[in-house]
Amino acid sequence: MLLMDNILIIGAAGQIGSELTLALRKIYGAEHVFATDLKQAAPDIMDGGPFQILDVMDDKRLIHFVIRHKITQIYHLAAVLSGNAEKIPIQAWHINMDSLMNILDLAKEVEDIKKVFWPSSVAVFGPTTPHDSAPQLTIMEPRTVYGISKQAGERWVEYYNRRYKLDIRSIRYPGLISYKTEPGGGTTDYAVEIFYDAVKHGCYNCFLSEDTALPMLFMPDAIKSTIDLMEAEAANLSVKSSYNIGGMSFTPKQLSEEIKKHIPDFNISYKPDFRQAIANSWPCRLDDSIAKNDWDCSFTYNLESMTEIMIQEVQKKFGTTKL
Ligand code: NAD
Ligand code: AKB
Repeated sequence: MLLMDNILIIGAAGQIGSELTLALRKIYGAEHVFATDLKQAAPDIMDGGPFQILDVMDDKRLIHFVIRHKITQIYHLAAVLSGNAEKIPIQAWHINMDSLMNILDLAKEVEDIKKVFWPSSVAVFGPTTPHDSAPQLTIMEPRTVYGISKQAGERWVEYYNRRYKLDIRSIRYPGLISYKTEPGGGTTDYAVEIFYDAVKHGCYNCFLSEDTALPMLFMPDAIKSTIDLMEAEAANLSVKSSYNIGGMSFTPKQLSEEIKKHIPDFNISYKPDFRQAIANSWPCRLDDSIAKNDWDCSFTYNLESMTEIMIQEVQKKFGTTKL
């Protein structure tokens, strides 16, 4: 780890950014981690270290910012997620792709930038991918504009890594479950919403069917994996595009049964909407053997332990201990 690093986080107010910023500030020192977003972030992000409003689409301001603050690492987290992207496909394509190209070009032009992190997603896969344990290398025919942008992004990441000898690292995150910041418009958001509704109302109307299995990961494991990948020896990283990582796989029914162990009267109903087709096109689990082999990727939480913590933390947020 380079203690002199200055880190830029783009999308620091979001579900991942709001937790990754705090984790990186603990490691590198708050003054070395520059949080930025289009919108204001939570007080701990804005008051606990440098924070600035910055639009990643504004390449001129971006380069000034990077040079002025002697940035050496960038985490580019801004994107339009799967559900929202289907409502504005062309705009979402431009935001997801143009922002990535801005970052890749910046990494090529500014010599001080040593490493970049950009997340891909399980959304790069499609209905022709093996549904269970989708391999690292396999058929990828995404059906969503979000998935198409992530797949194209992976190709560009690999191209810049190989052609310009850059060090851009990436993970195909599964759906992420967390309690600090609510998710930003994806298909896996149900697995967070369900906890809020369970604690606040004792019931949840799920937008996916009861038997829709998807790959998921609890945020502490996602943050740890991200930092572990960024700190891994470059020579050990065989994947130049984006790594599959696993985590857990469960259906809304299985999650609701786990919640009932804590809130016995919890009731779930199902009303699938347009996100059902998106979920149906994604694998239910990813094979992460290459990530495990290359950089010791490992996880702590399963459905049981994640559910227990989510319920406790959401209850704390709303001042309820029991319904
Ligand atoms: P999010 O929507 O919660 O946060 C994204 C943040 O980016 C928001 O705070 C938003 O204001 C900001 N942003 C949007 N446009 C911007 C712009 N032009 N300039 C600066 N900031 C801008 O998303 P997230 O869940 O934190 O996801 C972060 C990344 O991880 C995305 O690339 C997403 O595709 C990827 N990912 C997330 C998940 C998940 O389950 N959360 C799973 C797979 C991949
Ligand atoms: C989404 O559902 O869009 C995200 C993702 C899996 O990329 N959570």
